[in-house]
Amino acid sequence: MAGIDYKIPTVMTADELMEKAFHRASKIYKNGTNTLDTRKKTALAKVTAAGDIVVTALTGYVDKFPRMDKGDDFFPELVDIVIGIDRYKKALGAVNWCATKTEKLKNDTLHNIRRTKDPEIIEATRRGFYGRLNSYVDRIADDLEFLQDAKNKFRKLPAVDPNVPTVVVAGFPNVGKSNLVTVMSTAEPEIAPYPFTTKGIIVGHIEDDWRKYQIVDTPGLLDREFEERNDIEKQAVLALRYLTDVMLFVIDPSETCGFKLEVQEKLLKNIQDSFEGVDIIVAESKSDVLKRDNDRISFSAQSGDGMDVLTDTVKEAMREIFRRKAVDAEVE
Ligand SMILES: Nc1nc2c(ncn2[C@@H]2O[C@H](COP(=O)(O)OP(=O)(O)OP(=O)(O)O)[C@@H](O)[C@H]2O)c(=O)[nH]1
Ligand SMILES: [Mg+2]
Repeated sequence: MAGIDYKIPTVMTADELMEKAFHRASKIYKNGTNTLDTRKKTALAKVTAAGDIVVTALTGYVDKFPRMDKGDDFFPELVDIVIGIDRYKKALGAVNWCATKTEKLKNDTLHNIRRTKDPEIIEATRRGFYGRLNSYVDRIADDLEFLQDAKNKFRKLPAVDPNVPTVVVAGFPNVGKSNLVTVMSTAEPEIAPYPFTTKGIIVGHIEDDWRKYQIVDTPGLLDREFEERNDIEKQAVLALRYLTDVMLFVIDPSETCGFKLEVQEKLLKNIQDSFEGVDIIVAESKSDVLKRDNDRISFSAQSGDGMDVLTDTVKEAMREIFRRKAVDAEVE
């Protein structure tokens, strides 16, 4: 599965970073031609090492953390809910600031040490550098912690590929969604973490000649009315909205799921309203138990009844999406 595999480094805390820099510097000793030269060379090497360790670590973070801008799309929406894009950008900005300041401080300090012939001033300049370096890094302590936390959150974002045309399956609990996703998928569906459900979301793939689609089961996400949700859940549903090219809404007319047909129809209506503009295929499950005579596709993932028609209908709707995405890609 083409998931997100950001190669994000572990972020040191401010204390760890300073410890590393000072520890490395403390081990350095350079031999000079005389006492003054020895002191000078040693001080220059210490300042260079400590400064470089900080700059290298910080610029590494700035380079390796993904660029994120707010936007009407699945990942930005999700990252904004889970991490907070404004705060994230501020943290990267602060880290960049610290790297720049440190580099300049290092160069100024080296310059000052080179200029002097007074061993006292060499020592004082080096100590002054350590102090200011420490205070710069200290000022971004919160930002470093925030980034380490963000790194952990990035890793837990769902491994669904927003560029692959996607069918999202919705409906009340127990209507047979997971069973359907398993039967329709060409391989065993994988469970991808999703920050808003303990079960994660289940992602399968449908192969259609050379085309490939994702089919996503959404336990606990699209089984309640939009208004019943808290704000975070509402945003989570909105993020899902960006991922959804076609929705497959499953109704269990046998009511063996434990929910009356009436409330299932009401949820369908609600989903139709909140997913306006999305092609919604409504299908009735468990036809081995109860098969109604209406316009909807009736199927049983258990007996296989109606699965051909349902699969063909889904593929046809997805091909249309595929064509549209291909045209969009050409226009861009
Ligand atoms: N008779 C019959 N039972 C089915 C069929 N599909 C699923 N079930 C049963 O319905 C129950 C729920 O099936 P799931 O596929 O887990 O339903 P779900 O919609 O994914 O449920 P949640 O993940 O809890 O939302 C299970 O006991 C299944 O055995 C079917 O085609 N026929
Ligand atoms: Mg399920």
